Amino acid sequence: MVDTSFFIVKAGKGGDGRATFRREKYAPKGGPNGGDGGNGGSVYIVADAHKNTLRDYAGKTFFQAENGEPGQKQQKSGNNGDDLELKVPVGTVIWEVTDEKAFKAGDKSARTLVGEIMDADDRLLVAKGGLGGRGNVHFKSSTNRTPLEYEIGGAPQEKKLFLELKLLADIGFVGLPNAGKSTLLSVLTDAKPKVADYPFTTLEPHLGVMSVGGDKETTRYVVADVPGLIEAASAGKGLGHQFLRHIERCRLLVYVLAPNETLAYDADTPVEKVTDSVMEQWNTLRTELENYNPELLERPVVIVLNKQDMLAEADRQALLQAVQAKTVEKADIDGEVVTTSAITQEGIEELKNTLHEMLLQHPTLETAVETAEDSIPVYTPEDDVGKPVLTRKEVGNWRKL
Ligand SMILES: Nc1nc2c(ncn2[C@@H]2O[C@H](COP(=O)(O)OP(=O)(O)OP(=O)(O)O)[C@@H](O)[C@H]2O)c(=O)[nH]1
Ligand SMILES: [Mg+2]
Repeated sequence: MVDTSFFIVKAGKGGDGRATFRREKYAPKGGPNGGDGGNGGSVYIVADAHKNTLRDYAGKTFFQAENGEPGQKQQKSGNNGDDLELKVPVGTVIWEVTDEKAFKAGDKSARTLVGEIMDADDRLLVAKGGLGGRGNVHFKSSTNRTPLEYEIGGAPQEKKLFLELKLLADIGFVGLPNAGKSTLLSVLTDAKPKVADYPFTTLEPHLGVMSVGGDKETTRYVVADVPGLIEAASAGKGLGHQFLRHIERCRLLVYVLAPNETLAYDADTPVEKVTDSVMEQWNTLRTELENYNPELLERPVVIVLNKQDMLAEADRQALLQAVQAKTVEKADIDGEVVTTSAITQEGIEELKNTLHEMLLQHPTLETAVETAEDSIPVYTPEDDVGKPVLTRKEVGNWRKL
């Protein structure tokens, strides 16, 4: 999945104004008539509801809007340059890279937030075109009847941009490979992800829509399934951390934990051992999330103890209570523990209801994330950028025009 991109955008230069004079048989300098230059086109980033990756930008390095055309004789203005619209999926965050070298070396202070595309009709100005220069007709006065002045079109803005797509989902699944995340997604939502009994079946994030409530009052939530995480994912193990950006905007995180199969199928295994293996998964996931973004640990959670069909009834109860005691009842974790079997669909209705209730209790994202969530920052390119510059033409030069 292409979910980041780095490229340069350049707006169009403003067209130059012109210094020309009316030519009449007996009046070679028959008064100024140089037209204005057209404005340079600007570059915008706009939402496209039909896109869900940044694939279009893979391998691209430079985008430029059209220049404004120069003014012409007989007070004719040059044409404006066309704006350039770059279409991106909803959920794209746009950064300006201020120091490319430092940024590529991982320094997050080397970028500043330009804005986010959060709605289907969002449109963000990222590089402002230069204004067209005025022609000499504007500089005529009682003392200056043959003005040689005109303006040079304004310079265009140029920016280095880093785009980052963060899927917009209410609920994000995290879990070790094979825990049953994709199977749960397939029973909770309309999605049909690939499920298999080997690790890293899911190679990129998937979204599904979960409907709760009856026909009359259906609430729909978007659920994101991200590839399995393993210990040291932060150091690049497994598929690494790269997909965690897609859960950064989730209001609720679902930790999918499953008893280790070899332990579970051995009837002699004491339930404490099963509990330990489940808690080990929880700890691994918490560490990896913390390494990625410590704020993720403050999100409300639902802990799903999946694959309960592998356990005896008594063990299920013991496991549930032990996990509750070690997580939601203890630390400052806001959450619930639910037991399920995605295969037999036991506990799925209860899980749906718990998710619904937790989301009702947490209608908005509570922790501040690095990107501004509430409003799209309005980006105002520096005011003097793009302004035309007055120049005085050398005498005689105009004749050549
Ligand atoms: N017995 C049992 N097996 C399950 C259950 N849920 C999932 N599985 C099986 O576990 C295996 C892994 O399931 P997936 O849904 O692909 O697991 P995942 O967490 O998405 O795995 P990755 O995509 O690799 O991270 C599959 O063989 C599933 O059939 C369950 O509740 N009980
Ligand atoms: Mg999967």
